[in-house]
Amino acid sequence: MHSRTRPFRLLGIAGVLGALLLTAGGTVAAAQPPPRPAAGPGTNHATDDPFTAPRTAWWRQGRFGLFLHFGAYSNLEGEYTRPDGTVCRNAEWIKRECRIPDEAYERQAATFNPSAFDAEAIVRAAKDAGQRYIVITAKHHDGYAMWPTKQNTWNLRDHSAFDPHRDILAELKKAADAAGIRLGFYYSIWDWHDPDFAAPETFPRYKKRMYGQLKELIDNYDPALLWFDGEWDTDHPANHWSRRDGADLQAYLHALNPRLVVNNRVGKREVVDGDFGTPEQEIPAEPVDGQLWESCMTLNDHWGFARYDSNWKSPATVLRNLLAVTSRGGNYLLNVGPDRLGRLPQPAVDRLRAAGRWLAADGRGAAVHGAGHTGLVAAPSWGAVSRQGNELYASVTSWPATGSALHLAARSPFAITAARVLGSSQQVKVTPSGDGFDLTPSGAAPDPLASVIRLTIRPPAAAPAGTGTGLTAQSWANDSFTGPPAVTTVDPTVNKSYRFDGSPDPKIPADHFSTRWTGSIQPRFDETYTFTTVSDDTVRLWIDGTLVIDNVTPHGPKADKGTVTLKAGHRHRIRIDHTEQAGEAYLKLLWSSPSQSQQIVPQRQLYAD
Ligand code: FHN
Repeated sequence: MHSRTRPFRLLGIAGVLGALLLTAGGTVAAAQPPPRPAAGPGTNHATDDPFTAPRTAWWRQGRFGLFLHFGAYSNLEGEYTRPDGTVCRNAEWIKRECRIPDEAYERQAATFNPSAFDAEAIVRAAKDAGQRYIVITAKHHDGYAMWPTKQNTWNLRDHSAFDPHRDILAELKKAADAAGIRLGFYYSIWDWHDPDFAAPETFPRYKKRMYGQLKELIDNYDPALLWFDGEWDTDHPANHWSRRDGADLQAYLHALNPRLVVNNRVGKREVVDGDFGTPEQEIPAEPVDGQLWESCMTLNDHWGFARYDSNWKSPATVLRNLLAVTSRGGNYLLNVGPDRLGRLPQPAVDRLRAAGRWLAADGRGAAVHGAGHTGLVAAPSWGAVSRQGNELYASVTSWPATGSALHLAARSPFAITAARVLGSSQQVKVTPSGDGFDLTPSGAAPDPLASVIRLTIRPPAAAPAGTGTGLTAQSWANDSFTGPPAVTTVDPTVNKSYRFDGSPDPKIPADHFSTRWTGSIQPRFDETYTFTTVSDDTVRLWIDGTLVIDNVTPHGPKADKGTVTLKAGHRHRIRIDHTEQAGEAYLKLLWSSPSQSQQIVPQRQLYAD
C-alpha cells in the first residue's frame, strides 16, 4: 500500500509566487493575511461574559455533547503486535505506550481506510442521544491530521488508503449542519510527529504550521468550538507550550472568528484560559467558581477504539452523570471511539440511544436542555435538581417507598404552586417541612433509570432590573495607587482579561499598574450573595465597608470568593482594589445567589455614584 504525497513542484511554483490564490475569474489576488489580534496597553481581551453571552448560548443550553476520538491509532483498534510477537494494548496513545517505531507507525497508517465512516449515521446517533454538539479529534498527539491539511503530508488525504476524494470533516460538518448539531474540533498542541516540535529553537516553526492548520480548520469547516489538548508540560517530546503561547493563540483565534468557543486547554487549564474548564473522567461536586465547565468522559475505558474493551457504562450511569452535571451548571461530553473502518460500536450506539429515549419522553429533556444549576435548594441525596425558568426538575434516582417523602431543603423562601411526575398521572403531595418541603408521590417510579418531578414555583421576589451604567474606575501607572490617577472612567462591568500585553488604558503600561473601582451595587434579591473575583496579581473587595475578599499576596490567575447578605433593590457601597505587578493581569467580578446564577455582575446593577 502506498501513501500519496502532493506534487511538490506545484508547491514550488506557489512558493515562488508567494501565497497567491486564483480567484474565480482567473485573476490573481493576494491571499488575505490573517487578521492581527488586538494587543498592547489599553487592550482588554475579555469581549463578553461566557456565562451569559449569546456566543456561548448554544453550548450552555445544549449541555450534552458527543466526543469522538478517531485517528491513525484507530487503525490498530487498541492492539499492536511487536516484531518479537509480544502484544501491547493501548488506544490513542498506542504509538508511544507500545513504543512503535516511527516507520512502523507510518507504515500502518498508510493502510488506514475508514471507508465505512458515515457522517449521517454518526450525527443521527448523537441526535438520537439528545446530544447537541459533536467534538471530533482533528489531530491527536500523534500529529496525524484527519483533514487534507496543506501544512504536511501526515494526514488522512496524503498518507492512508482512504478515498482521496473524501473529506470526513467536511462530511461531518455537512451532516451536523443539516441536523442542527454544532461541530467542534479537538486539536492536540503536543505533537509526537512534527520534526520541529521537540527542540526549543525549532518550536516556532511548529507553531507556524499549527496556526496554519487551525486557520485551515476555521476557514474550511467553520467549527463552533475548538477543544485543545496536549498543553501540559511534558517530555518525549518536550512540550514548550507556554501560557504566553496560549494567550497569543486565543487572541489569534478570536481575531479569525469572534464567535468561536474555546476550552481552557488552549492555555494551561487556568480559570482565565478559554471559555470553559475541562474536568476529565470526573464530575465536580458543585458549580465551578469563575468559569463554565464541561466534564469529558469515556463511555467505556478508552478514548480511542479498543476492540477488547466492552466495559460500557450503563444507560443509568450515563443519565445519572448527565443529570448531576446539569444540576451543577456543567456540560457532559461523552466519548465514543469509532473503529478502524469509521463505525461507531453498536454497544455505544445502543447506550446513547437509551439516553436519548429517556430525554425525549414525557418532556424530561427540559431537565437538561436549557436547564442548569439552582441555588434555591440544597443538592439532595435522592437525585439531582435543575432549574429552567420557574420550573425545578427534581430528577429522582432513588424513588421513595410508597407513602414516604423526598425532602427538598430550600435556601431562599419560594413557593411550589404545582408538582407533576412526568410520564405518570400519580399525584405528588407537597408539604412544607422544616427547612423546605416534603414531596410525597402517590405511586411507583414511572421510569427505572430516573424519574422527574416537575415543580412549578413562585420564586423569591425580585427588585426591578437596575438602571446602572457601571462603576467609577481610577487607574494608576503604578501598582500602589500612588498620586493622582492617570485615568478615570466608568467601566460598565469589571471583566478584565489583560493577559500579558493589555492594561486599563493606552497610557498605562502592561505591568505595574493599579485600579480602584468604586460606586454601588444593586442586588435584585434579598439573599446571601457569593462574590467571586478572578484576579492576577492582587485583589481586595469591600461591600458597605466590610472586607469580603482579601488576597494581597501576588498570585497567578486565581478565583477567590466571599459571601454577604444583601437587600433587594438597595444600593450597597462597593470598592475593589486591583494591582498588577508583572506578567499576566486579570480582574473579574462575578456574583451568584440562591436566585441568581453565576455571572459577571451586569452593568445595569452597578452605579458609578
Ligand atoms: O492524552 C489525552 C487523551 O488521549 C484524551 O484525548 C483525553 C481526552 O480529553 N485528553 C488527554 C488526557 O488528558
